[in-house]
Order: sequence, then C-alpha cells, then structure tokens
Amino acid sequence: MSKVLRLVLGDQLSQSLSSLGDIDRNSDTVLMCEVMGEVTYVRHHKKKVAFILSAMRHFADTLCEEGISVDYVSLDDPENIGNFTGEVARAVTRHDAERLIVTAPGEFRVLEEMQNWETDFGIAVEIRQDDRFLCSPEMFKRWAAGRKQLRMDFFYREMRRHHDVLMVEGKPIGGKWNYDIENRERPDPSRQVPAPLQFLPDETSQTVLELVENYCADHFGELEEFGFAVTRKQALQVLDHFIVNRLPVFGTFQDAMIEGEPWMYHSHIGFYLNVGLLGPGEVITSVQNAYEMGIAPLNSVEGFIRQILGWREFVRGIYWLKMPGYASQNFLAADRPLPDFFWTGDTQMNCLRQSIGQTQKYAYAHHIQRLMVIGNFALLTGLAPKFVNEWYLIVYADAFEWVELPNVSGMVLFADGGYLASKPYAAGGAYINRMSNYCQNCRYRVAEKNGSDACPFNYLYWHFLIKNRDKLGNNARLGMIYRSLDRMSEEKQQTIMDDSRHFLNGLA
Ligand code: FAD
Ligand code: DLZ
Ligand code: SF4
Repeated sequence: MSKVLRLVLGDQLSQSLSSLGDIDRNSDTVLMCEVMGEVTYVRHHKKKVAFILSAMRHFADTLCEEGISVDYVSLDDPENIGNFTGEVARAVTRHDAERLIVTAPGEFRVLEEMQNWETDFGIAVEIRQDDRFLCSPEMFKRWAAGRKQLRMDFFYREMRRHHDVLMVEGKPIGGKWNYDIENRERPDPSRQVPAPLQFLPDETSQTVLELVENYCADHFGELEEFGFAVTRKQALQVLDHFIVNRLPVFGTFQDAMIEGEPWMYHSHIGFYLNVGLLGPGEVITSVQNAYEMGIAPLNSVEGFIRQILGWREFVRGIYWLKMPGYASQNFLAADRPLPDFFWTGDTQMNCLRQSIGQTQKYAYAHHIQRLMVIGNFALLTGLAPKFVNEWYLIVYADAFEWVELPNVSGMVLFADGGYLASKPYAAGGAYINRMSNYCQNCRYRVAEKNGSDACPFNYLYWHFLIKNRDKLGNNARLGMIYRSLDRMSEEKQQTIMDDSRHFLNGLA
C-alpha cells in the first residue's frame, strides 16, 4: 500500500476539503504545520496569527477524533524549519511517503512553491482543485472570455441563475436583482447595536496567545480580548447569531458607521469563510431560509447574498485569472509611502483614527471603513499599491491575497485601470459625514472646503481628479464631475492644489 501524505494549510480547515476526500484512515497521514514563513512573509496582525493557529490546532483535534492520523508541527518545535517546503520535506522522510496530496492554495506564491515539490521531493504530488467556492477558476474564465472589463452585477446574475438562489420561475424573487435602493441608510446612533457573539479563549487558544506574544511581539495589533470562533461549531453559532440579531437590518445600515461601534450590523463571518470553517453554500442557504421564514426582509437578504455569491466569487475569479500580473499593476502610478499613522492610528482625522484604531484592536473593520475611509484616503493621497496591499493583508484577520488584492488594487486604488470597477471609489468628506457620526468629533470641519480647518478629503478629492486627468478624464462615469471641475475658477483650483500640497507634504 502506498504511503500518502495529505497536507492541510491554515486556510483549509474544512472536513470536506478535496485533499481529504478519499483518505484511508489506516494508512494515510495528514500533515499540518505552523511555520514562521507564513507568519512573517507579511507580519500579520497578532490576533490574526492567533486565530489561524488556534483554529488549525482545533481542526487537527477534530480530525484526530474522526480517527485520522495527524502529524502536527507546532511553531515552537525546535526542529521546525520554518516554511512549507522544508516541513513537507521533513514529513516525507519521516513517513516514508510515496505520494503527496494537497488542495490548491489560496495564494499564487504558495502554488508556485508547490509546483516545485514533485522535483524537490522525487514523489508524486497531486494538487487538487479547491472546490469550496461556487465558481471554479475555469467557469470564471469562460464567463470573462471576450469581456474587456468585468462587471460584478452581470456575474452575480449568472451566479443567481446557475445556483438557483433567490429565483422564482427563472426570474429574481421580488422582480429585481438588486435592492440597494432600499439599503444604505444614514446611521442611527440611538439604536442599540447588538453585541457580537464572542468566545472566551479555551486552553488551546491560551497556549497559542502566549506563543504569539513571544514570537510576534513586534507585529501590528493587540492580542487582548481575543474572542474569535476557532471551531466549526462556534463559527456556525456566529452565523446563527448574525441571522437572528443583525441580518434583519443588515441591508438598511450596510454602509453606516458609528463611533465606538466596530461591528455594526455586519456578519463577521469573513474570518470563518476564508479559513474554511464555514462554506459559502451553507451560508447562502441559511440566509435564504431566513427570508422564507420571514426572519429577514428581501433587501437585507439579497444585499447579503450578493456579497457572498457575487463579490466574493467575483474577486476570486479575477485573482486567478489575472495573477501574477495583477499584483504589480499601478495604473495611476501612485508612489507615496504609507504615513506612520497607518500603524499607530495617531491622526487628527477622526474617521481614520476610529477605523485604524479598531483595526489595531480587533483585526476587523467593515467594508465601508476599508473602502470609503481608509481606502479613499489611500486613493486620494496616491499611496503606492505595493504598500497598501501589504498593509491590508497584514491588518485584517480575514485577509488572504486572493480576496485582499482585487479589493485593494481593483476596487480601492483603481490600479488595474478599471478592469474590476467602472470608476474609482473617490469621495469627499460629505460622504463620510452622511454615513457616520465621525465628523462630529473631528478636529477638521467637514463643511469647509479649503484652509487649515477644512476636511482634507474635500480638497484631496479635487486634487486627485486634477492630478489624474490624463488617465481618468475620458471615463464616462466621471464626465459630470470633470465638467463641474471645469466650471471652477482657476483661483479656486489653485487653492485646492495649494491646500493639498501642504497636506501631502505634512504626511511625509
Ligand atoms: P459582511 O459585510 O457581513 O459581508 C458578508 C460576507 O460577504 C463577508 O464575510 C465576505 O465573505 C463577503 N464579502 C463582502 N464584500 C466582499 C468583497 N468586496 N470581496 C469579497 N468578499 C466580500 N474581504 C475579505 O474576506 N478579506 C479581505 O482581505 C478583504 N480585504 C478588503 C480590502 C478592502 C480595501 C475592501 C474595500 C474590502 C475588503 N474585503 C475583504 C471585503 C469586505 O470588506 C470584507 O469581506 C468584510 O468587511 C468582512 O466583514 P464581514 O464578514 O462582517 O462581512
Ligand atoms: C496566514 C497563515 C499563518 C499566519 N500561519 C500559517 C501557518 O503557520 N501554517 C499554515 O499552514 N498556514 C498559515 N497561514 C495560512 C497560509 O498563509 C495560507 O494557507 C496560504 O497563504 C495559502 O492561502
Ligand atoms: Fe473624516 Fe473629514 Fe469627517 Fe474629519 S471631517 S471625520 S477627516 S470626513
């Protein structure tokens, strides 16, 4: 009988994983390894490292309870070589393995590493498709073929039809594909936001927290108040808690931000989806059931399902279609380094202070904070895609390159020249003021357009459009805005440029 080694990575914590499908409990061994190479290729947020390592250890326990033999290498094992290739090599020798089976990784750099293993180890290496998604890279490629620009809305409709989600007799339930018109209300600070479901660290998590404190002392972020789910059972509880307590108003307050309320009405399941503790299909089914049972209205249910069935699958499709080139795109030639406050939260711009501050604390910020506060700032100030991508990959516990990169380079920075988004998501302070209460406690005045007290987003917005006119001037969706710019007096435009230059010099 040939000896088979099956490698399971830190974001492959699903019992349905393709590499485990035909496991022989009598002869096969599952290898899981904690390696410094993965912990530090970008220096992940401490909470993110603790979450992944604790979830890995719990998953290994689950496999053992199922009678599967697991070889688990911990970070502090003195023999640990510190990277996947080194650890697989050691395990191949240890188990005298003749074959290695693995599910394709979520990141291109790891796939490249794996593609050398057959030669490196002189054994058969089978890289199986990761079928934990609702659209395979091949299916996405077929859909994208011949399209110059990709639009999520059309992809999402295809996915709804293909998977028969929220459909009745071939038509979208309610008659419309998208209910955003009923979503995105202004925040209501008088409403009590339900507390998220959090878990006290068990013994395994406590050991990991100590380990991370020792090994990642100089990484970004705080370890205190670690409350992540680290098992599938807990992740399912988080999903249920969301459906009952937050989903009914998810759509309505999807874009709202309130000071001191980091979790708002979002689901906080991205962490668990991305490491495999939850699957997208089961999440969509539960949410659709909630609609059928009258627990949540259509605007919330459709809005939420669109994020999972639409955006999540769409960005993954783009990642695998466009890598490796996608990572180095920089359409707007942005080259500014990150300001220090990205690491400290120490800025007088209250929206950024709040969003970065909670990121330090929880390794979480919701979509609009990532896109319209931090992302908008990165876009308008011309921060270099390389640094911005690295930052987002470090700071969020749900960040893996396949999902982080298209969101940052495509959605936020327009670095792909409009392949993913039809126009840059640029906005002045009025948008943030409409969707949050941050401006009330800010040193800057959102209503002021110029001068030392003006909200910097107000002049940086026009400065961005002026500076990038040669690249964006022909964008049909920006036509009206450029016409407004042209109606501005030269003197006003000069003031915008002067205020912006002064602000940007201060960033350095
Ligand atoms: P909810 O708001 O409750 O949404 C439900 C789920 O929908 C999410 O868990 C996620 O799985 C999916 N989803 C929603 N929007 C997107 C999107 N744009 N792309 C992919 N999936 C989406 N998401 C990540 O999972 N990892 C990342 O590293 C990541 N980086 C981002 C960086 C930027 C600059 C931006 C603008 C967005 C990023 N997103 C990322 C998408 C989104 O912000 C997060 O998925 C979401 O905030 C996670 O919180 P939640 O689970 O409470 O999501
Ligand atoms: C993110 C991460 C971290 C911090 N540590 C590990 C680890 O020690 N062992 C492991 O198998 N995976 C880890 N991961 C997740 C990997 O980085 C992820 O599997 C790859 O990026 C491929 O998507
Ligand atoms: Fe942010 Fe401007 Fe509002 Fe201050 S005034 S919180 S900088 S949008």
